[in-house]
Amino acid sequence: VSLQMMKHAWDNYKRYAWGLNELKPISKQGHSSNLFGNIQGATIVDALDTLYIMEMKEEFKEAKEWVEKNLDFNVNAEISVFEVNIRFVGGLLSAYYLSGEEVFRKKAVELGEKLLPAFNTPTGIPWALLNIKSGIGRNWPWASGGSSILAEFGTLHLEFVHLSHLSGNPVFAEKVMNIRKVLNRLDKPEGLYPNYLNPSSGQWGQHHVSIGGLGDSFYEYLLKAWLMSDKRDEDGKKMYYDAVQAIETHLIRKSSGGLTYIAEWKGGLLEHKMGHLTCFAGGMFALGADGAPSDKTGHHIELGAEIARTCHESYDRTRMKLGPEAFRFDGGVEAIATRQNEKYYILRPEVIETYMYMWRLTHDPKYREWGWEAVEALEKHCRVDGGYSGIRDVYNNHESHDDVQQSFFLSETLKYLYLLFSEDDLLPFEHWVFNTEAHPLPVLHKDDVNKEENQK
Ligand code: DMJ
Repeated sequence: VSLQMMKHAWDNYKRYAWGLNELKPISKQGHSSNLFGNIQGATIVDALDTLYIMEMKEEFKEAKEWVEKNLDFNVNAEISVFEVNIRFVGGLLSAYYLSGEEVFRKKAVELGEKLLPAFNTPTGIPWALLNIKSGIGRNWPWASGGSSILAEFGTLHLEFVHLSHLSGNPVFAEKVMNIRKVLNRLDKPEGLYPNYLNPSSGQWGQHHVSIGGLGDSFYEYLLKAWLMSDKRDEDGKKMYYDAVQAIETHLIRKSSGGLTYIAEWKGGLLEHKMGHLTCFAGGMFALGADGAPSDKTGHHIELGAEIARTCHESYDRTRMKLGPEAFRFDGGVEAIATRQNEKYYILRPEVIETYMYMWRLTHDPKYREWGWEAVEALEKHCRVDGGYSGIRDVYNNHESHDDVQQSFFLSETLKYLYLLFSEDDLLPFEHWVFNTEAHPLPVLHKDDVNKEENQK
């Protein structure tokens, strides 16, 4: 089914928005988010590896030809360093590792070089926004005290290590190792990492902590950096398990109805709200269970299973059986959105992502059943003639479509669904880690790296 879904999403993108960033499936035209400046083709680059994995050979070939002829980074545009890294650099790296086609390697390195000026700050903590022509960076005007964002500068590590590996140029890895160093030197309130860090002073901004938006993939990349290094990156490992310990103590709570959730922490006070984005953490805890210190493996799997259950409840308690952007555990509700502006679903992957990890790591059939419920809901409410659209209110009887087919629907949501219903030997976890946009990157095995070093 996910293959049919991919075909529908892709064919319509091709028909109505080819070469543009995303598709508007209702108005049947292109959609450009300013996150990518005027770099074009986000859906193509994000979808490359999904097309490859699903063996959609014709489509992969067309996509590759577009990249060869049209993907252009010589534009005068301000881009989000994080978004361009996870979607474009990540997408190109995966396409290269899967297909072996040189064009993807070349483009990934070329784009990586364009991102380097973002690190020209007093601390080396990169800017959020960068003009890739002038090399001038700045931060989001809304970010506390001119800060950079934890989930943005903390989600470059996997891609930059691979850029150094593939280019032979150590500069990329040096930049992200320096981010680690800065973080390690800082005092952390209660062992937690605030979402805001000022790149000039090297001081934390507001003490807000989240495992959802603004924090999420920073934690994910600590664990995955360790896994991707064939478990040699001891520093990443320690930072990850220490952080999880602090998260358990200060953010994870159980509702009176017995649902485990991850709250947001604001200077010591808890906001009992969990974002759809936070639901990825179920998969993360399970993926990290194996290396957990002091016999905590079973506990981390259990934590993953509980988060998966809570997130499934957030879907099940809506009219459309699709989860809201954020749900609360206060004012008499559990796992339900109470504010109108938190009731939307924009084709996000995190809940299905967690089902996929839980399935692979436990083989409990309920995860496939829950994944199937999501497929049915997507087909019923999000599928339209012109592709797939997000929904404004998942509690409503009638769909009000937001008219955007997000590129991560093709790179993540459909890929994780496909993997959920595939055998475990398709992209096995011993050999691949997924970047935060679901782009698989190979584990850098000790023996291979040693061999390469010797050949140099
Ligand atoms: C994706 O771009 C990535 O998964 C990112 O980590 C968070 N937001 C979207 C999907 O929801």
